[in-house]
Amino acid sequence: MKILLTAFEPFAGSPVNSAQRSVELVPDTINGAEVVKVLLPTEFKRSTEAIHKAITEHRPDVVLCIGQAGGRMEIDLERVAINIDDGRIPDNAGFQPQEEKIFADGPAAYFTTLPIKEMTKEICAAGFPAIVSDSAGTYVCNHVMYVLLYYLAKEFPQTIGGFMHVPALPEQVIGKMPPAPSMSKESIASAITVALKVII
Ligand code: PCA
Repeated sequence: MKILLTAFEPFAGSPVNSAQRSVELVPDTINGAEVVKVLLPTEFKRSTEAIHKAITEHRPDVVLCIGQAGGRMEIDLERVAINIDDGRIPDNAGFQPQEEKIFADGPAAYFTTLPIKEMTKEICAAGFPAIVSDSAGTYVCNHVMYVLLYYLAKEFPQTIGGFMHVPALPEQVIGKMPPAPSMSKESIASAITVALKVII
């Protein structure tokens, strides 16, 4: 089995991205499954090509995309991606779409094809707080989840995929007022590994 595990480049002026730092710590082989890691640009347009290229190149059985969600205090297994780009801030290319459809010929939404309830349960059982989330936002993370599920539905129907949001790292929130939640990269990496074991 081959798993494509993606993370994002730092964005919004932060020198690091918690998803990137955590994915680096996930083993390259889990229970015999190969884990291929790809870093995506935090850009609406280039991330679309990057995710398609990664799937075409690696032909994975499973795609799990990881993104940082500052302000969230737990691991979030995303249930749904919606067909809209609406940037609260510009992306890393300076592009800030407002209420734009991602694909004119796409449905309003796609549901994840990963077993998120079971993944959530096992992550919690391993000692890390996790929930099913019903919104991945309208920024680059929702965009990538939507684009991923669109391509899987249209071109790679054998592959399952979905999205996980993770909290910021402690170093990203130190001194913040009001205080903001965080989780260590080791804990996030362990939670991702547990989630992948459920899928495998
Ligand atoms: N988080 C952003 C985009 C990149 C990332 O790591 C988001 O939640 O949309």
